[in-house]
Amino acid sequence: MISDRGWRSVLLGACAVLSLSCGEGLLPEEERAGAGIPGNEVGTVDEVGQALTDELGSVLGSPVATNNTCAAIDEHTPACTTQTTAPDRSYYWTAPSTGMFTFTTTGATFDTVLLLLDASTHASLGCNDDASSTTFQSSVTVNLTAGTRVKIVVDGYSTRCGDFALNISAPTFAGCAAVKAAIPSAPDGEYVINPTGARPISAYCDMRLGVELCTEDVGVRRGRTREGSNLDYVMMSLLARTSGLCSVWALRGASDNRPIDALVAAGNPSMGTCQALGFVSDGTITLCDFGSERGTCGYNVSSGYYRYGNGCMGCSLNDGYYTSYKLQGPMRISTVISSMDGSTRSVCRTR
Ligand SMILES: [Ca+2]
Ligand SMILES: [Ca+2]
Repeated sequence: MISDRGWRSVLLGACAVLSLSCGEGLLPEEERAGAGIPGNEVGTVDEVGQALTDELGSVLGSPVATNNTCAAIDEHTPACTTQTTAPDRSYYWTAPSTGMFTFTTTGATFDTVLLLLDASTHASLGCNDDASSTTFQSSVTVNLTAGTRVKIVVDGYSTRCGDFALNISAPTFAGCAAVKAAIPSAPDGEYVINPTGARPISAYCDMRLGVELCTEDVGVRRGRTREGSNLDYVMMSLLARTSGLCSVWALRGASDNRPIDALVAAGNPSMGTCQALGFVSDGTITLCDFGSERGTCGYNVSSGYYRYGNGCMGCSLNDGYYTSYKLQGPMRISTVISSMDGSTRSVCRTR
């Protein structure tokens, strides 16, 4: 059996000799390398080899693997193409971080189909026949959580088989708006962005708005509450990439620059603070959510910046646990759960 390195040499050598079959230019399908070669010989050594799906770890690169599908068995039938009985080869790979990943067969010498499965459930995560109208090679981009194990299947159109390269990259975008523009169905989550073009950073994106709610760089972030009040808010935030925890402070309404008292006015006492802001779940802020009942207590518009909670420690006023809204003290003196100066912060989860 030829190793991946050996196949790479073969592939590169073939490219050097048969430049047309390895470039981006297209050949008629019937003239493509490997076209029409049946690869379903059951019970061969290659089938045994194929059953032991190659392990790629968490490597990124172009390529991460090279091989040939012609001697493999037809183990998978991708749903994104029709009537394929082409042989296929599979690889296991684990997402090294949370974010977008692109898998391609750029460099393959035949008409490929790429299928991405959840390694545990075998649910399809993505499938592609032709990456564009100008290539028969395939590309799948998905958003994965760190540690997610996937099975990558390199298959062929119809009965096509041949040499292929499997490439895995982590594309970066300028920001969440660019992610949303490129992939309109992209869900809320952590993405790698590169707003300066110089240093990729992790960001938690609110994909309803296409904005960063939290990044590895401290900054002013703007969002819109989701619990029903649809209020524009402003905050400062900072994302800890390794833990997926976003610290939040100086949270206030965008219209009046005050604590989002309008949330209280909207009368939705069941609101969970972090989820209402667009985050996945509460971190430590659950000790200080927006209370458990309606009432007249809370923000005092005549006396400045106040926050609310029903179980806050270290507050200058009404310290302790409560079952109703309690005035916690002016934000400006930094003794509430989220101070204006960031000396006290709330924490929301981004995964
Ligand atoms: Ca197949
Ligand atoms: Ca194709």
